[in-house]
Amino acid sequence: MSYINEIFAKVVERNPNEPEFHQAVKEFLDSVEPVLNRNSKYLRYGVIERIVEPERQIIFRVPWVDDKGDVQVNRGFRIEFNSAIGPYKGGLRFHPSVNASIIKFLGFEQIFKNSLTGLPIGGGKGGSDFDPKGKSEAEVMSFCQSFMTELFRHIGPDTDVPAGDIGVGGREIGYMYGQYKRIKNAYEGVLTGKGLNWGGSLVRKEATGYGLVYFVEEMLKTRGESFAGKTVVISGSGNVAIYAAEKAAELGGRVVAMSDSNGYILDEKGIDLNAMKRIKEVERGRCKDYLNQHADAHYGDNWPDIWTIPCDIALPCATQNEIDEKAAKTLVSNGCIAVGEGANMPSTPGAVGVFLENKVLFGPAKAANAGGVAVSALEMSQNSMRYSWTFSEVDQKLKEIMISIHRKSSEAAREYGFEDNLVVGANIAGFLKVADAMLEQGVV
Ligand code: NDP
Ligand code: 2IT
Repeated sequence: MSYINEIFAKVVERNPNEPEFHQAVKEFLDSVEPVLNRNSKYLRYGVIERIVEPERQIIFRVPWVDDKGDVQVNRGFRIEFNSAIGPYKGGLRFHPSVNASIIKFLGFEQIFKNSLTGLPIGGGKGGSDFDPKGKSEAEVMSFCQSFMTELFRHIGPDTDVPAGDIGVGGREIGYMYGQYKRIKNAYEGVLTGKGLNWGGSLVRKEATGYGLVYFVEEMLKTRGESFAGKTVVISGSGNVAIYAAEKAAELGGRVVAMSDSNGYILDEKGIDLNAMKRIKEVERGRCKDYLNQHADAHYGDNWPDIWTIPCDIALPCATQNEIDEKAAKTLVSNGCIAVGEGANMPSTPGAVGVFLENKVLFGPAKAANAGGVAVSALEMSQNSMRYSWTFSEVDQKLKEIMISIHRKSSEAAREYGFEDNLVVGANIAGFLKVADAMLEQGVV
């Protein structure tokens, strides 16, 4: 058995029943194999064995009382994966599907994504199987306060700095920050994605979606293309999807479809983003509510069908494994030329294979959606300076970071003989910085 296969077998044995984590590790191992063949030092010092094992895994009880007075118990997680290049950094996901496998896959990919940003942040992820849907404000606050009452002892501005992800936006970050500050009696940059009046950074809300579009723009440029006049399909209608849609439209794209876990909206005229923002950000409603204002739009109640809509550019911005091999083949046969992953691991390995074989420009998540965490790191810098940059200053830095991630990933792919394969390129470029830091810091 090859060395890579041996390590993978051990990961599977040690982390049974964790298919998402295995999937993320497998892709990474396959990508970095050429580096290991060229440089024996990474093998000699056990860098790969160490990097696939989280530095620390915290699983805790989150008890809270609902509006009826009944006790509810959820499970909380924080996986502190790697701190070689900076404090653990990564989001918190609140969704009923959350389990150790999902948090570990997210934390593992976060190591390399954060490295690609060029900023000093390690990798971590957390969350809970709490479902914010259908809960009252009081219930969400009560849950967030209980969650932070345990989490606070494990995090800190120089230790571990969580942020948002699915189900965690400005509201939840606010409730968690309030509780942290109360317990610690310290006003410090322990969370990112904070409100703009109390330590948040301009552009953080927009950053993942904007950054994704900046990245895809770089990919399109390599073929003399741009967003102008292109038909764009975006899955999801949350934080990432909305701001990807906003920037894609600003660059001349026509965003015709968006979705949620109940269904999708197709509006051939181009989605009315103000309406979608109001439904999602203000009313906390569903995609279907869009029909109340645009009765001529089409609503389909099987959301994966969104991938059957013909488009030039597809931006999956909902969740993991939302594009399978069949959906990828449909996208290709409908003429899709570029796919940018706003969500984490939205394409199955089969789907990635289809995109690469068919020379679709493919921006893998850890490169393409790194804009969110990059601006989170800029929020940390601003908190440390006790100073705020303007919107255009942060936006400019974000754009430069996305361009540089595209360049680094392309160069690494070329150097190792995988020209145009940004999956391999992003994994190698992200890995090398962390691996070298681990070597220099000794066996820890
Ligand atoms: P939000 O909670 O704001 O939005 C998530 C969207 O995706 C919603 O429309 C939601 O629909 C849909 N969705 C979530 N889970 C599923 C599912 N199982 N099936 C179908 N639809 C689903 O989250 P974000 O926009 O923040 O995150 C979206 C993706 O982007 C995630 O993969 C996340 O990890 C990734 N990401 C987020 C970053 C950020 O800064 N927020 C940074 C980098 C990546 P519904 O409302 O019906 O649940
Ligand atoms: O997946 C991600 O990169 C995020 N959810 C954002 C993490 C962060 O710390 O801003």
